[in-house]
Amino acid sequence: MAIQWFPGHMHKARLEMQATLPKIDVVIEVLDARIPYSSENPMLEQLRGNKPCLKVLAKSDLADDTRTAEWVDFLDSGQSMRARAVTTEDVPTIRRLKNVAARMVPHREGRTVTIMVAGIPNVGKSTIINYLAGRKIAKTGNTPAVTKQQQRVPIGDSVTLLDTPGVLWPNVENVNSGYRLALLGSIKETAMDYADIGFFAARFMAAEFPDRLKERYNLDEIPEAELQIIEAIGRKRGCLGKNNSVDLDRASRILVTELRSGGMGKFTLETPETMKREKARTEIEMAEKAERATEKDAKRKKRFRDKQRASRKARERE
Ligand SMILES: Nc1nc2c(ncn2[C@@H]2O[C@H](COP(=O)(O)OP(=O)(O)OP(=O)(O)O)[C@@H](O)[C@H]2O)c(=O)[nH]1
Ligand SMILES: [Mg+2]
Repeated sequence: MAIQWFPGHMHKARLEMQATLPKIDVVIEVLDARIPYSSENPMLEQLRGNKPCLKVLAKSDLADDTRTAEWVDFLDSGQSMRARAVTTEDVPTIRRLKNVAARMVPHREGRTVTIMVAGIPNVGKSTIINYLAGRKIAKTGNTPAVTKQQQRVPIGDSVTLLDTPGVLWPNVENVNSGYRLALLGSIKETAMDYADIGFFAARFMAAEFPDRLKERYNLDEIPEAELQIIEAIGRKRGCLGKNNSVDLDRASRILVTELRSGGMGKFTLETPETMKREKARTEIEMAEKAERATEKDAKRKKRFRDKQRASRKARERE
């Protein structure tokens, strides 16, 4: 699914981050542990440059533990790039982030360390801020775009945090990343189609966790096609519309909501291998797209020149 959700407030948030970054010592980039690749904002990487970055895989209670460990290992790659997994079910792991970040900038010892907490919408940035501060200071909520502006939060021990609004980037080129971001709740409802995401979720569950799907919706068999899976879920949950046909939107909402909340068990949608494969494919697709655009442009210019030549000749004949 091609995602294009980059409203004005995100554009503004991006500019504000750019303006604040020179005063920041460490960036904590919060990722969703279920999609560490798709929730990594390439725009943020560009803005950050080579500033030290601590990647935090949040909501790890909802992710597959083995895959989370694999991702932390993969991302934690030196003094200026650390990685940790956290969950609100284990508050000490969140509190320790402060020390991990401070150790990344030893030259700041004895002075205040300013940490920007950034990432895509709804990954748990403000929740982490509240646990680090030890009080509810930032607004949180289970929809994207809860935080609307930057907020400075001094938390003692010479550390100041900066909460930031969730930002995506103007064009999510990888189609699968678009689906995953929408499935996990980082895209505003109005910018996505539930039935579309429901089909994606059905395909994923049928391939990876058929037994969970059967058990949750009391299905004897899992139908072949995604449409039939959603219809079967809809029938079991009474999502019927006109002429007894299944309301696909309602049935999809049920599947998506139950998956998102962890009601159907822990899962992770990506591995570092998936990332390498999809990145390579997306690069090829983008190069092909650029080539098609160049060809189209050359043809348009040629048509224009031909037209000009024809009218010049016509004028000469007159
Ligand atoms: N299961 C689970 N849920 C979490 C965890 N951390 C945060 N959440 C939930 O995720 C939702 C989003 O949390 P926020 O802290 O508001 O997310 P945010 O990144 O600040 O979101 P924006 O400000 O909209 O960009 C809330 O409903 C939190 O309760 C976690 O570790 N586990
Ligand atoms: Mg927030």
